[in-house]
Amino acid sequence: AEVLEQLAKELFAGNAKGVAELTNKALAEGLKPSEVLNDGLIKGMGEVGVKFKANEIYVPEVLIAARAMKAGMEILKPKLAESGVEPVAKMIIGTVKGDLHDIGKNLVAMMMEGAGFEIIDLGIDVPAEKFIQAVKDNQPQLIGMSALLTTTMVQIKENIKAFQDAGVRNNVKVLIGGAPVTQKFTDEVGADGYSPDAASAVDKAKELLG
Ligand code: B1M
Repeated sequence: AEVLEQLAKELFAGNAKGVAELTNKALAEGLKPSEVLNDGLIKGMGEVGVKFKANEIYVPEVLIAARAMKAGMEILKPKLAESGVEPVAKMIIGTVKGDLHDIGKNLVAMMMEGAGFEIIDLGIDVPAEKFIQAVKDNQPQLIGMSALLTTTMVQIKENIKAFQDAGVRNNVKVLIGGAPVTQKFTDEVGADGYSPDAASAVDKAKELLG
């Protein structure tokens, strides 16, 4: 539908007001909430991911698009709940203990939400016990951990050990990232996957969930 094409465009452009208006318009035209989500909001966010990966747009544009996504999601969320659309999967995400950087983590969370995942964001400076409690409370398919400091990335290893000791490691896939994180580190600490940026975090998460 034309209104959805426009919606995807406005989302890509980061026009929160336009996105809210077009989301309402699409629903008023009788389109299903799941169509508005998939062919409007998620489509626009997908385009943001492609352009961000190709270095054609940068962090500020992504954050602005994510804000526009939120404006649309606020309208859609209650409708989606009514019509019983299941999220792709549930993911817990947080920045590890001792680390206060959250811009990258927030971007990842937003892109994941944009791709239809339900995100439970535990924030920054998250100790292992808090991740473990959140897994027990929410039964997610994925745990995402972000670390930006060489001094806090070791925390990822400790957390994975703690997940094992708490008996929750086998039920979840562990996705990690942050500037100092590499594939080599990922293999060493026994995480399931790593991604260098927010857009490929979505691809990696989908790959891990098969
Ligand atoms: Co800090 N800081 N910082 N800092 N900071 C860095 C990381 C640093 C590289 C700067 C430098 O010295 N050149 C350096 C780390 C050195 C090191 O350990 N190797 C550093 C330092 C040293 C510090 C302090 C120790 C400084 C001090 O106080 N002496 C201190 C530590 C505080 C703490 O955490 N305990 C500190 C503090 C801060 C601020 C609070 C001032 C601020 C953070 C504000 C905030 O986040 N709300 C800050 C900032 C902004 C930075 C830089 C400038 C930018 C980080 C950023 O947001 N990048 C950074 C230097 C730099 O990177 N140029 C620096 C943009 C963001 C989109 O990228 O976070 O890499 P990034 O996320 C990417 C990917 O990594 C990936 O996707 C994201 C999007 O593409 N990704 C994931 C991230 N998490 C992922 C998770 C995934 C998958 C992918 O799966 C779950």
